[in-house]
Amino acid sequence: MSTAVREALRRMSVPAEPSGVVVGGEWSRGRGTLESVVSPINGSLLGEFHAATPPDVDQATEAAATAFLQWRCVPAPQRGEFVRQFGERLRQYKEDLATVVSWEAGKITTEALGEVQEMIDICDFAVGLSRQLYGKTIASERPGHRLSEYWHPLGPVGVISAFNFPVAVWAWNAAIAWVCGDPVVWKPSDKTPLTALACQALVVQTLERCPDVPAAVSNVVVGGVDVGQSLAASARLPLVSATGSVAMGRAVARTVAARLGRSLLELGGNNGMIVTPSADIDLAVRSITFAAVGTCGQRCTTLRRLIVHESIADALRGRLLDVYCRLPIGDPTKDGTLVGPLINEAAGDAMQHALAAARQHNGVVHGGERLQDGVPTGGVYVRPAIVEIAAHAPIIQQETFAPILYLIRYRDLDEAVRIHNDVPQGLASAILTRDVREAERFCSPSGSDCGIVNVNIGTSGAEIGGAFGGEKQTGGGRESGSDSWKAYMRRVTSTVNYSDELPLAQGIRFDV
Ligand code: UN1
Repeated sequence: MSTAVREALRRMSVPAEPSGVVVGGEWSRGRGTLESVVSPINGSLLGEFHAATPPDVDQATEAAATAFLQWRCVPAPQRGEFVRQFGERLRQYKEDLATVVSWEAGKITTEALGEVQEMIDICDFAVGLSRQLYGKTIASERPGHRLSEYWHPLGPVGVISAFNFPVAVWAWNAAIAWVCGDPVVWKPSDKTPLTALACQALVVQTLERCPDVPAAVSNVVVGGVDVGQSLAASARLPLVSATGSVAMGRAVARTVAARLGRSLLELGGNNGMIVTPSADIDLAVRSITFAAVGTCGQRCTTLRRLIVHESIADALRGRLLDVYCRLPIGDPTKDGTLVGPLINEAAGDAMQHALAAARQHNGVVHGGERLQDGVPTGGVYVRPAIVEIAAHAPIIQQETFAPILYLIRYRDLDEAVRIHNDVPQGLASAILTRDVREAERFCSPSGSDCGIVNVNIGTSGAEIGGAFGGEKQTGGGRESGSDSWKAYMRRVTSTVNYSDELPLAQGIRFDV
């Protein structure tokens, strides 16, 4: 194991013994098999965990359901104080947690730190929110009646998260769920369990400072598909929030829907950007590169389709290729590296399959090769690819979780918007233009059909203050800021009659 990871985990008080189930402050082995955690940086063994099984999930959800009975009655600002304290722990251990994120997910240091910062930001947001869970007063049509709506805690929330944002996406859910009065049962990706255990260790530290908080407000079950399915099936979890592939989301949604639960889905993206003739080309090169190769193309918001006006396509391609061939690729923990490894061999294979499919449809592939020199052995390092391709090539309909940027040319904006929207996914989108009419058109109802619509910035790197999520196969869920909190609460509509009469709505007479 990397000494850096071992030391970071020790400082955060993660027990050295492998566990896979943590219920509040109780660390235990899962009843499943012993699994290894391998670093994408160099294939080194980072740790082990005993996978959770469906009975472990049952135990965790039961504890969460019991904690809920107490937590729902704690005033929201006091729940916010717990989140504030957790945010303090994150500040204190920001570097340590980022180290584990880097080693486990392969992120470059600045992005790993950014991910922990995103957790701190959502905690701050949630603390403020804990005093702003506003309801409404509605004009009643009946004299002597008061009509209002208010929000109550919903119940324990299941969170299923992916390897690529191993901690931030959980924090978006957990911080908001907690102030809303909901305990959380978290199934992290089985590729990144150590970051989850580290987060739980910081929660346990926070619990020690908050003796009135029921420990099972936070629980972790590490495991595979069966663990995710048990969460989805658990009637104790009125809400399951899942981030990951479309296939995973479909399976979760089906199971949750069968018991008429609520699911909040944040699934695949196939994000596009339109670059118009008036775009600032220097800004374009920087924003495209960060969006397309950041996190080695493994963000759900990664830029995958670049739709460029034919008059500037050659010039922009030239500028991008120039940057792409100089990209510092390699050990993500080293200063100056901008592109770290893919998560595993399967991701490397998926990238090569996509490039082969692109070639079959006359795509012209620049880069994309596996690198062996100047990179750590034991990891999957690739040169990000730019693929010039026609808009109708089938491969561009798919999200391949790797740094492949399809470059498609367009003639007029209508065509560009059509190409842009002609994919099954609908997460993030962008237009680069200095023409306000083009920008507004893209943001209008006849423009981008995505949940995130940007002008003169890339598709990735959203702030936590907005609601995050997308349409179509992306699943329709919204997490993080704005009024996403409403998914974590139940709405009560309440009519109070303070008169001596009993007038009926709609003017109905019913005299007895
Ligand atoms: C994800 O990839 O699942 O907007 C989340 C972004 C990040 C979150 C990405 N703030 O790229």
